[in-house]
Amino acid sequence: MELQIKDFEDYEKTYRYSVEHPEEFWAGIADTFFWRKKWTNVLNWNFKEPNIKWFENGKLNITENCLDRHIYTNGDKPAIIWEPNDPTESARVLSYKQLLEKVEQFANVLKNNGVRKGDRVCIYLPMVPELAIAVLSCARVGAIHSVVFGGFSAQSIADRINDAECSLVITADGNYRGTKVVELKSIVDDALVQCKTINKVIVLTRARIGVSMIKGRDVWWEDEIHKVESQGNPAYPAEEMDAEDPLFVLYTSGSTGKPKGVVHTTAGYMVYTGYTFSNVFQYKSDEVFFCTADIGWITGHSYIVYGPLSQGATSLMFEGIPTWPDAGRLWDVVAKHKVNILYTAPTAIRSLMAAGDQYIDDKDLSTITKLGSVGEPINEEAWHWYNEKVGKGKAPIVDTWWQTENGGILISAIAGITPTKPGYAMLPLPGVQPVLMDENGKILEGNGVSGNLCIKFPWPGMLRTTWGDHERCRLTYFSTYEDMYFTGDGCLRDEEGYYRITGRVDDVLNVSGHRIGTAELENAINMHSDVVESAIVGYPHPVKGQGIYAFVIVEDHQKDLELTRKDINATVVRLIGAIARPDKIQFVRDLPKTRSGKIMRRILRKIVEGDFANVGDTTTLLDPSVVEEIKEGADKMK
Ligand code: 6R9
Repeated sequence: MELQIKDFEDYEKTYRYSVEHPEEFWAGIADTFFWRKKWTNVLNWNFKEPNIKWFENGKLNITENCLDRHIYTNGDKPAIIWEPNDPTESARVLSYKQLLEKVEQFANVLKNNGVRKGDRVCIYLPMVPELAIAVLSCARVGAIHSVVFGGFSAQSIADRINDAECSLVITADGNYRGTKVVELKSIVDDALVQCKTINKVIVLTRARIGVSMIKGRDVWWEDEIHKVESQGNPAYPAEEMDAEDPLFVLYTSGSTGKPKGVVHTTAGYMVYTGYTFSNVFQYKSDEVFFCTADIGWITGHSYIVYGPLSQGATSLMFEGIPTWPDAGRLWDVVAKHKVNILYTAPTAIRSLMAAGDQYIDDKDLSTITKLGSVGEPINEEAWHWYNEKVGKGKAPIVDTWWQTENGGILISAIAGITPTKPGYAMLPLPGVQPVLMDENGKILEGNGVSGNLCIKFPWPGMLRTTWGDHERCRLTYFSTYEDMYFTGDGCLRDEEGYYRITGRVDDVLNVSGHRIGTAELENAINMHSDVVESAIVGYPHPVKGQGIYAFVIVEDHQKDLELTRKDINATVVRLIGAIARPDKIQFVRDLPKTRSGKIMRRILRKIVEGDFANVGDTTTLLDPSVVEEIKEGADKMK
């Protein structure tokens, strides 16, 4: 089967075939990959338990698909182009051949440091090629990687390490971000005080800052590579994995409790990311693909590492930030590396748009032919700016909707093949069966309807479980509606049948494209000794999409509240990370609660949106007068 869809008619035909004959459809896609042994059964599933198995008894290693198989045909093609934080530092290019060599080398390092198939390895690295190498090396030896975004705190790392019982951490001395250096190793040291399962730490030199190396536990990446070199650089044949062996765990926030470890397995994830990458972006063989996400998030896993590499593409990795040394940096990177496909987030587009057109107008963006958006709804203004200023009106924009749990893109236009419309994710990819549900759990048929977005049939890239707690997986995703995967998103299907994602319908915020669980954030704020209780809601933010608004009850109102505000921020940064720092903190005497003690977030949401008129009925509240007080306070916060 051909992977890429040719035209709209082909899309319709393929879509129909994928619904009527899903197993044949997916077997055809899977056939384009390299298997040590083919599957005996394409799909075995139920959404009750849930129990989802794709390509049962198939044997493979994803790195043979991402690396080895390209060596014979295209070994010298750039696999990874790396652009450093500092524009005066040289870029690096790794061909497929070189990348494979490095992965085999580091796989040997992992083996020498006791890593075995099935072990969990935590990766906390900057956006340097070694991050991709570390990820792929884990996959090569069959270890399960758990990448933690470099912006997370020591506490967050410790929670993730302990949950997955990781045995080894890979980190770096420091991480450059614009003019700042983040001391990654020191953060890891703080985390490890709480972790009993870690017996080795491999430290890459990046920022050349002083670090404390603990004897017997900490080793340098470079020293370990030298050891492998002195052993004569032995090859590292890929470990044979079962189709359903876990490939990685990635933690993501939900509406309750601590982040969940979303588990993706080998074959399904590989097939799905390769298929979606190739199709959505209509990747052609010499194109340079630039996804601006961090590999610490699912977008980076799927569309910097696995998707592009399984398709033999050239993937550009950028260490820095789009606004340093100035707001023209992203465009400089595009021009310098002749990027053809740019895949970024609305929050980045909005911040570059706000910086002013003088940063983009004189840049050479002539190589761009396709654009992508991901992570949050894109507003029309940003869409048009992206279209006109970046794509010069000639590059189709694919607004790709999907989630950590999905592995890859589910609803999106296919570049140049299916229609686009500002703010719309448009149509499901072949193989994806979305449905909209009303509040009574009934399927909304036809067009011109909105409801809660569910998927009624499995796709290979979907999560299989949440690490160590299958029941939590069932409860979170498969119990709201019978026999459905529930996304947590609201969605409109317009008169023409096009999908528009309207945002989360649960207590999850989307701040600069990052998922923040309100419960998790409230728990962090409540840890502060002066705080009695707190409630978090999102509010419309011009750049971040949503900003974080915290209502906080403190013990002593006579205290210096400015200081308390700073202390609360510091507490959040310490417990979660800077991405969860509240934009606004309003101190309140009480929160609007029902008689049973439930916080009425709906009321708080209306207040922070400034929509005082639609606060609704407050008579059922325990103390209706708090609403007036909060409104007054909110007015002063503006
Ligand atoms: C890939 C990723 C998932 C949540 C998702 C939704 C929002 C993602 C979107 C979008 C509107 C898009 N989201 N893409 N909303 N349009 N194109 O971002 O995964 O970090 O797990 O976030 O992001 O609300 O539920 P993740």
